[in-house]
Amino acid sequence: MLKAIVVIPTYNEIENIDNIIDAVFSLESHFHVLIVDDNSPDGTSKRVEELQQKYMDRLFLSTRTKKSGLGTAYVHGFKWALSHGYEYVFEMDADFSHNPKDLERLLFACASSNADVAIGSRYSTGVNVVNWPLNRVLMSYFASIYVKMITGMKIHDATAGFICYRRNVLEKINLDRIKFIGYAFQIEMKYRAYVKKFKIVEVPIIFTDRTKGQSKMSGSIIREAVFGVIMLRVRKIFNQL
Ligand SMILES: Nc1nc2c(ncn2[C@@H]2O[C@H](COP(=O)(O)OP(=O)(O)OP(=O)(O)O)[C@@H](O)[C@H]2O)c(=O)[nH]1
Ligand SMILES: [Mg+2]
Repeated sequence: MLKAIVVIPTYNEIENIDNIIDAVFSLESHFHVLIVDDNSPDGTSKRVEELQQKYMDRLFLSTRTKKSGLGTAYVHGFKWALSHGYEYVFEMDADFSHNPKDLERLLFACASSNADVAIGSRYSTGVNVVNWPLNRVLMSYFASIYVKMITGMKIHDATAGFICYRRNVLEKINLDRIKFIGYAFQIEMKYRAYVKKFKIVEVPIIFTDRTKGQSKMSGSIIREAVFGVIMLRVRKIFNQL
């Protein structure tokens, strides 16, 4: 049986947590789920503990003491997944921006088409974003063009956060050296996989803005991405990726 786990970082996702977990477990493929919660004040992790009674042996929880950013939450989750022997490790948001049904398409891309990384891509066939204000769509779309220009990486959706990795990718990327925590984290992971010549495919998805809970986007996350891309390019020149 395929060992696949979906890592979902959460911070104050009490309005989404039940539905997102139920949605993953209602799929035909037998995914496991790891929630990495940063001690959300709204009690998200308490609710996950309750749901663990229902989904014993499939639902796991790792709680950190304070909000430390999405990037470090994923690195934490990846290490957990590697040490527990998973072959396919997914990134997905808790807010239903990513449709859990697409997990199976990403898995298929890796398991049957021999990709090492499958990216749920908003921009590989036009612009597939629903309900985002125009300025947000433009920012995200041009961010991908900017990343392509600076790094030369041929990926349409460089900041995507809906991904399937084969375990060997996460083993080969030195997770302790990942520097960034916001969108730049997503770019850094893809760039490190790209530099190491892993096979990366983009699977078109439709991305929908969250309808419940609060966004954690901030100016510092955007600044980190703008300067981070240049730093990544420089580190590549000095062979540090
Ligand atoms: N553990 C943890 N999870 C986080 C942190 N920041 C964001 N998340 C989670 O990461 C996922 C993506 O965060 P979002 O707030 O949706 O960020 P976004 O997708 O860039 O912004 P919106 O879609 O506009 O809300 C969600 O599941 C969040 O709960 C954090 O510091 N720690
Ligand atoms: Mg979101």
